[in-house]
Amino acid sequence: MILIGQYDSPFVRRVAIAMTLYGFVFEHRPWSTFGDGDLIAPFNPLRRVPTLVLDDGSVVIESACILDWIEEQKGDGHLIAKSGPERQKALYYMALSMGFSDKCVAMFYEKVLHQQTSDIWLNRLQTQIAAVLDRLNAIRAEAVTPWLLGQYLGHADIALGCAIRHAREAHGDAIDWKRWPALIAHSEACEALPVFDSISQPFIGPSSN
Ligand SMILES: N[C@@H](CCC(=O)N[C@@H](CS)C(=O)NCC(=O)O)C(=O)O
Repeated sequence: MILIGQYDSPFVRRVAIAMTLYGFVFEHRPWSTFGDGDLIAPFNPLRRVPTLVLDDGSVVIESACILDWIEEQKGDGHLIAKSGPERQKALYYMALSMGFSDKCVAMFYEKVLHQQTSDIWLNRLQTQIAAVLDRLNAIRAEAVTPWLLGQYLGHADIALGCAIRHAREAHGDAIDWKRWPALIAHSEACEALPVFDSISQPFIGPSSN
């Protein structure tokens, strides 16, 4: 099995962390979506990561679809509840976190790939980013358990941890993190874990990402 993509991507990183926690053995190809697009294209015409190539040669794309495949193979309910309200909550938190990452990626591309940026688009992205951080911060602050949904780290925690690290590195001071202390605390708790430490890569940007 081969996981394509660099670990400075929150989408690739959350998949690699989950696969590692479930004990999957996989090769990692840290190909850049821009610099190595021609290598990625035969596996994923969208030239996006994460792209997972299974042992039978079939391909799974989109981090949510890869997690779905992972859960189908090895899911035992410890990274996400198998059904019911706890599962719905986890999926909602994951979607908020990854939606936030989508907006952070869009804002980064807008700033570095366009000679003239669109104020309308950047303002919209900034509004979306601040609003989703408000929501995620409130959710995290309200959790009375060590992690979002209980005593143990789950997919929702991983998604949030990966999203925040990526945003902090990609946008630096452009996001005023003092407004969202529960998210900084969550990020620090995640990054202190050996699995987050071993599956990480400082953010470099589209030349490498
Ligand atoms: N919804 C996708 C988002 C993946 C994504 O945006 N990946 C970025 C790298 S962080 C990428 O491949 N960008 C290149 C492109 O979209 O052309 C997922 O969850 O897998």
